[in-house]
Amino acid sequence: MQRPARVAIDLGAESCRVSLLRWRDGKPAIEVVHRIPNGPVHRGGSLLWPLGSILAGLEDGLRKAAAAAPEGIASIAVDGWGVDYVRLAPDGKPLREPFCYRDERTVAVKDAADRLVPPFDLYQRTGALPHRINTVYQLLADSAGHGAEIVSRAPWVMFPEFILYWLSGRRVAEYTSATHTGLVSLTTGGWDAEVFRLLGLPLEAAPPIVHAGTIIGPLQGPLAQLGAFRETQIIAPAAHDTASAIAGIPASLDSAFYISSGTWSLAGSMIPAPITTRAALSAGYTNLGAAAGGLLFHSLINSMWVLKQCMDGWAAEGRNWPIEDLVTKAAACHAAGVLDMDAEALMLDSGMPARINAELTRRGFAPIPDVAGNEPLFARTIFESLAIRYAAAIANLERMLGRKLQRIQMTGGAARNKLLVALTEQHTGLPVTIGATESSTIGNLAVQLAASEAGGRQLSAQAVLHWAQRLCEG
Ligand code: LRH
Repeated sequence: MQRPARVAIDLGAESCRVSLLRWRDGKPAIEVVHRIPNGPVHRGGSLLWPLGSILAGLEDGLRKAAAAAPEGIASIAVDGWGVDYVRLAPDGKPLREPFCYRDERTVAVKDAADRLVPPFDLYQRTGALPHRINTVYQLLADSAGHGAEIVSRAPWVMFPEFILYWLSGRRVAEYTSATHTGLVSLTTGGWDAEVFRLLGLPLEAAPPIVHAGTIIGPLQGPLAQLGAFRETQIIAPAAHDTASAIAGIPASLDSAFYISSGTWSLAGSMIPAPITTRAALSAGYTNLGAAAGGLLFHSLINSMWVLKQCMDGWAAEGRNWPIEDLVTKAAACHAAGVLDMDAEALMLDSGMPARINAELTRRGFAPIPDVAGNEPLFARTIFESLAIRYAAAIANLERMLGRKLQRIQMTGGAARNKLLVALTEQHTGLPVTIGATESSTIGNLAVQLAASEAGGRQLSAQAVLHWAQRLCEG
């Protein structure tokens, strides 16, 4: 009998993808059936996500998946970028378009929160690096904005879980995604009620936490009428895309340094128990939930965002560069200097070449004239700076772990970038193994398969690894 198909939705800051897993002669085949371009939009002075167009695109994608899988789709799961959330109105509809974590409203709010509770205390309680993008600071910003009283009490749901809610009618927070809020206790794995109290956040507005692999319930709504979706269950995968990407690596990560590279690079290792020392905090290491036990201990490094912002700006002036050409030409350039990839200015949007030049100047390098022909020089400078930043992240990590790492496992879009891979090997002195570009999709599907087998029992790390290997071999 043919195995049923499954759908993985992966929400990315640059594109959202609907992928279909089907089985042919016992072999898996994964196809991206629909891709929805994405990116934060400026509206009314805020930086928001275009929720309406994402939902419309997902519906199109799900219809395409149903048409392509007459054998029936057993389950759908959704993972996506961390920290952002949707507030719900009393009728269960979104209260407004969700904010993008890059919106600057959290800058002042974080300073105020730091005066209320020292960041090191929060770090020790939750393990989450107190980064201004974290959900906790965004929720606090809601309490300071327009209509604050109503908004700050409104129930919220993390972005990927909002899609799960849209499909199933059930509001949950999946554990890996919940840990990135900065509000989950390291000791209990549940919401840290004391942190909510100290910061004046209503605990009642938070959804119940479930683990990766939880079967949430049947698909509901008009899509459930389609033949292929008659018996479809909605599953919570590791809803944080990075946790899914790491779950999608078809190898053991012992002695490995992972780099999950896209808009951000998440660079670190899997650890069995949290590390929340002052050294870990100052090295910028966070402890986040992994799909099936253990913790993702990594640094959040600003990555392809910087290049993508440059490319968008150049394209608007008619200087269009396919990424492949930029990488090829960049291989023949010398970097203009080394950027501090953690600089706040490089996290913001628009005007990126000017921001890069201001950073270069600040660090004593000559700026790069932003004229046609110099685009590869910008790219080279970004790649070189990134590889140097990875090397620093590894050195810090080895110091904290008290042991050497043997290899680097790279996944995500940037793993296709041969120049970045070569520069990473050069600056770190470690060999790089390349994983799947769409590793989050593999991890999402591996959790669905392991969860369906487990039949409600706790997800096992071995089962997830087994499925990731099978999906990658296919
Ligand atoms: C990558 C990612 C990362 C988060 C950031 C907000 O997509 O989920 O792990 O830290 O987005």
